[in-house]
Amino acid sequence: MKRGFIFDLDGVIVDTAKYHYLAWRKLANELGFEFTKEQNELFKGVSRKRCLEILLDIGKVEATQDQFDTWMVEKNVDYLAYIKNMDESEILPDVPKVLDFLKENNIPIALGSASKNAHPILEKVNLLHYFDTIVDGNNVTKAKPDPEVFLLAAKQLGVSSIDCVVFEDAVAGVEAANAAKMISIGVGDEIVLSKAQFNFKDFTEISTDFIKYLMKN
Ligand code: B16
Ligand code: MG
Repeated sequence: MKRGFIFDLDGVIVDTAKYHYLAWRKLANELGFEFTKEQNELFKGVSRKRCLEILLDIGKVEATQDQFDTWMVEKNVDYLAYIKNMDESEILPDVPKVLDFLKENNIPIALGSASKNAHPILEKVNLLHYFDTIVDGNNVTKAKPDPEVFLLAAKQLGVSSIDCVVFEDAVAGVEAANAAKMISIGVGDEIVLSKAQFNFKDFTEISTDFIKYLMKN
């Protein structure tokens, strides 16, 4: 049996949610309404297109297809400006500890993210070299909770889906991992992520003994 480990990006490896929030809030304000941090919770793990649909629902704004496409681009241009100066200091605590341990044990590692900006973000925070494959919003047609992103990651790692472990911070991501019949690890609020098989507040709570246990069981 060979295990594969799959990591979500936003909320697991780095906290890009705060930058997504700033860019969505700027667009909402331009369209004449407020967008709160609480509302931003609905956007975690959700594709850019779906986020804009939800945002327009919140603001009760009707859009033509042209406007919709323009706002998608505008949000991303602003988001890219916010993440421009990201560096290693933005890696969430103890993530490198787990990645190093997996590498030392020759365990294949994948990224499974909804973001179309995953590659440049991993480059900026200098973690790209850990990943044997990256599956992100550019490679899938169905968004989480559909398991496509994780099934494709398993395939590219050459590991059976039932032998994969997924770290996720979003409900839709945990559901996608469960639908793929993978071992789901919720990183964040255990009540919100109650469908995960294991729950941790963050990676400081995840010991190398637990990773070893996942590698063998
Ligand atoms: P982009 P993840 C997700 O990342 C974010 O959680 C979500 O808020 C965002 O809308 C989505 O990526 C798409 O991101 O606009 O960069 O393509 O958690 O799946 O790593
Ligand atoms: Mg996430």
